[in-house]
Amino acid sequence: MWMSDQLILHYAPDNASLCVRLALEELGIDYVTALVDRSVKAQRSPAYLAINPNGLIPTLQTPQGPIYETGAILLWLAENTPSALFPQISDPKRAAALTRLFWLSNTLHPALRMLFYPDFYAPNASGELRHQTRIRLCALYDQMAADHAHLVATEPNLIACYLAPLLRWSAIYGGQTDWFTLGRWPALLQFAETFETRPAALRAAQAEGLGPTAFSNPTFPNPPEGSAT
Ligand SMILES: N[C@@H](CCC(=O)N[C@@H](CS)C(=O)NCC(=O)O)C(=O)O
Repeated sequence: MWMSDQLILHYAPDNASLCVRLALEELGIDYVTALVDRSVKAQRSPAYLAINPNGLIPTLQTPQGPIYETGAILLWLAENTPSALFPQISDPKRAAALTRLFWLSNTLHPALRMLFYPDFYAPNASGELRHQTRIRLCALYDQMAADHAHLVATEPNLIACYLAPLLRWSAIYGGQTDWFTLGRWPALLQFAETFETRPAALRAAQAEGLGPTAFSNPTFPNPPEGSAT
């Protein structure tokens, strides 16, 4: 269906591009990757800014042009491939799925960005921002665990491709990580343990050096190329 040179994922290991790689692997479609070398801030290079003016990873180049914003890329992939990753427009499950996808991209993911990049948001109060953000994230994960009917890891699922990396990063990035113990949310732990056994997740973990328990009990990546930060 897709020629391999039609979809180019601009990625760095263990970055938000991981969500897109997981979806591409679930879809089983052809794509190629282009490393964005964070060690030299390649995400701020003129060539990269030309396709993503935010200077953020990921960007997916498509026959319709470059797409950025993880949620937008994921939805585009689900809608432009014959897949069951996300409910189609006529499916009664779509409303709830859209709510969850946008919650991940507009609420949970930006909260994590405040934990990972506090100086960007509060250069003079980064410690306080991190402290408050950890409290807020616990409440968000409480909410997500309570709504566990949507935590589907036993079949291809766009929400899972977005959520699993967010859980992973919560456990290892953003300074002190003892606030986050996945076992506090048994539904999330079970989700992560199931998700990381999926062939798509195993291939993505292999490609980015994420280790054997990449989502339920992650460690820092050891990628074959590039760097996570
Ligand atoms: N809203 C963006 C956020 C992407 C994002 O946070 N990317 C991070 C990596 S996980 C990044 O590019 N960081 C490099 C930087 O800030 O210079 C999206 O959903 O794509």
